[in-house]
Amino acid sequence: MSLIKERSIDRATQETLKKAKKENIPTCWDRLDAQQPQCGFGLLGLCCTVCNMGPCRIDPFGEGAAAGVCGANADTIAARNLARKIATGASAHSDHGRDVAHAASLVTKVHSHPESHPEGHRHHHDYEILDIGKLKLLAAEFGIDTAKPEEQIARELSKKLLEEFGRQEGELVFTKRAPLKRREIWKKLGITPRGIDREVVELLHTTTMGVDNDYKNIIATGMRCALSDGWGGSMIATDVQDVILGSPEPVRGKVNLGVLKEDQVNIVVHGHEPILSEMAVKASRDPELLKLAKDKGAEGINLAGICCTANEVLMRHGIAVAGNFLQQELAIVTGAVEVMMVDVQCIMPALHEVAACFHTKLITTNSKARFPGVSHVEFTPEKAYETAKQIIRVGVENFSNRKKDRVNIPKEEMDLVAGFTKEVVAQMLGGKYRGTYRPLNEAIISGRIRGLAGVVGCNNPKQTHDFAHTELVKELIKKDVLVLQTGCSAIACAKQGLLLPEAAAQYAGNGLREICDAVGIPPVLHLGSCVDNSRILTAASHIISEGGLGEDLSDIPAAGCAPEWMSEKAITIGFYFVASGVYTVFGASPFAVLGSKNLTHYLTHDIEEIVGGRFDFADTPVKMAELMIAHIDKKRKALNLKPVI
Ligand code: SF4
Ligand code: MSK
Repeated sequence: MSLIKERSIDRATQETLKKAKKENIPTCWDRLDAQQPQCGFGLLGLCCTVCNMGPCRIDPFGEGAAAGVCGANADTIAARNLARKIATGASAHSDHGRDVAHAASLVTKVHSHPESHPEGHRHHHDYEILDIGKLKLLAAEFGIDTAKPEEQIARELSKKLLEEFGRQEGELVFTKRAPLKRREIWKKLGITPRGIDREVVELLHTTTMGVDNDYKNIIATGMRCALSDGWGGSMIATDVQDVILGSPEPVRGKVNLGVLKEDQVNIVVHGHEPILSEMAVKASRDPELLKLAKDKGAEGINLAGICCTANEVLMRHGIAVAGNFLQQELAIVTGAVEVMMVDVQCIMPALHEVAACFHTKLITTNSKARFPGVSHVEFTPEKAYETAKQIIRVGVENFSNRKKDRVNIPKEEMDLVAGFTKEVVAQMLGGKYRGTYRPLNEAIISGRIRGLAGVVGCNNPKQTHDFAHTELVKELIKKDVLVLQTGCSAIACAKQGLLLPEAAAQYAGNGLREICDAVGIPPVLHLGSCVDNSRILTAASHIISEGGLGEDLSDIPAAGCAPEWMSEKAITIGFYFVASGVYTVFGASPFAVLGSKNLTHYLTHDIEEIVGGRFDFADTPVKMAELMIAHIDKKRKALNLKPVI
């Protein structure tokens, strides 16, 4: 059995794991131990279950079967398995975008100034247009007359966005945001995404029994599908959320299990889609519920988040983050959570058993993600506030069931600053009224900033929790690389204090520190949730249009990394980064392709000739940093920029 300090570097996690062990509550680490040894064929990508002549396995040592019953070889099987993961990851992000696009059609009014629209008179249950500027920019991109009333624009925009999912021909509108040279590459390769749903369906079709056998062609179809997520579904989710939930601005918050409160009702939101959790924020401030909480002996209602729902409400409201992916069970193990409300994605089925060990009520809210035997309160955007209030009331009522002698909330909590969108970065660097990427480009050109890194993705119990994220990021900022983060990776680094402006003095190289001090930003910028990786794509496109750093995204001294990934969504993100020209390193275990030498070589070498980006795999954060920095330096050299020592 793995030692607790090998399981996580985070003290709050270690302490709560000890509690779980003492109380005999298994967690994902124990279940990983119980899975050992994991299937070697699966790890290598050499098991195929596509049809009922199988399952078939290819012998990686070349002694047994070299092909499945149908004749599919290792290259075909590994490529198909990988491609199907791209499709599922894209479908998850994009379906999220679809729900947000639908919610945009329900806006009833434009948000007014608080003074002219006192809190008491506002309709909490409504979705509002909170960023009119962004609404109009989006409308203009879709050819909608921006002189119309804002609510009408929102409805028309919603319709056009929903059409992007069912589009059969042409190209997704947001792909026009990419530099011309990038679009020409996609066009030449035939991988410009046409319609979001179409690309997912086509990828699933081509990977079914007896269709595509050419691993390179399978990967090309996979890239088109991934692009339909990055420049489609995810981008829609991000931009429309900004319009109807408000564009994030820099905000201070707190992170780690210590944000749970002993004297308050603790409601934890977990999952990905903020259209419900946003209403939970409002409902947690509802005077009626606050009074009920007092009546039940609680000092208040404390809302906290896990995973990307946490990032969404953090970015917009400074709501505390209880933890990242591997802390979801542990939040319940503290014994202090009255309700964990979940929506979709990254929610462990084990939560049901863990919650059953405590008074915690697990509540599902989305018909796409039900748990047997778990209470379900169906969320619809039309009844969003009502639903949120109903769920929080359950939590308040449940407070008196908390067993005080079983509560142990770790002390650890850390401050952080989040809320850095592409617009905020431009404003902070270029000035509020003349937001521009010029100063960022100049800083890269001069070498004060060596380059940019996107460090994203999940946790995985196969890796020491949070270790690779934080060590990689420390290595990068030490070498003057400005780090952009999303998802559980950002939460990991936040817990170590890296998302504070003060971190620059402690960890950053001289050039990066100078910039951070002058602008007042941390050396690690939190851009939001997993769908907000699309913010990295648009920021990179702005960098190109600003000039001086090449003509294509692949010219920028930049690299991406998912150091502790676990989700299929991470694979999709990796593919839309690579297909957009970004060199991308995957940590943890490489995605299951190593059983095919041809496919592995293609993804880590030859594909760069074709799309300008490629994958690499590394098992330590130091190695990941070395690879990324070497790539950044290679790109600096190609641009004739002076080397950074
Ligand atoms: Fe086996 Fe081919 Fe069927 Fe896969 S598609 S299970 S390799 S027969
Ligand atoms: S929540 S996809 S564990 S980052 Fe987006 Fe975290 Fe990965 Fe889920």
